[in-house]
Amino acid sequence: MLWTGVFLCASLSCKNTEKDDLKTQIDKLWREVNALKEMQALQSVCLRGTKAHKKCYLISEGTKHFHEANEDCIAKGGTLAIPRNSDETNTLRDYGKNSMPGGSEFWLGVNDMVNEGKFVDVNGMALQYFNWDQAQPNGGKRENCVFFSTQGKWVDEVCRTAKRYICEFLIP
Ligand SMILES: [Ca+2]
Repeated sequence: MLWTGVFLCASLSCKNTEKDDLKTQIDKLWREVNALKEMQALQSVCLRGTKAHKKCYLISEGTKHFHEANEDCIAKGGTLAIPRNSDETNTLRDYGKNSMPGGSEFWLGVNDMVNEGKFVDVNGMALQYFNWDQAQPNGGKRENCVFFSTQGKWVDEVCRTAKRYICEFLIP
């Protein structure tokens, strides 16, 4: 369609309507190119990380404070991982174990920074699923971020602790 438009514009006198039409087609093409780029980025994440139902997870190479970890995931087009059910918990736990055979703890996209004791996801939305470890959360106002233990359980922790983290990417 686009090249037909270019040809018409080049061979005939280019009227405004044809220009508008061409601009619409170019805009559409750009949107398609960007969508394709996003798809390729997602595919690369899924290949390097692991795929779950409608999500891909990618583990960090190093450790960061919660806020920096959160920003890094957003910059990559995702969010910190938020396991929404036991299947996702199992996938995350297995992926964590395979990636870090010695065991490791990972920041999740869960915190109670705004309202003490009211844990929400990184978008501030209420959670339907929790997987707290025994006697957790227990950090009160001092611990407002949540990590995922080697066993897949949730523990509240001081947000300025450096930890590995896992970003999640939704598959459209
Ligand atoms: Ca707290």
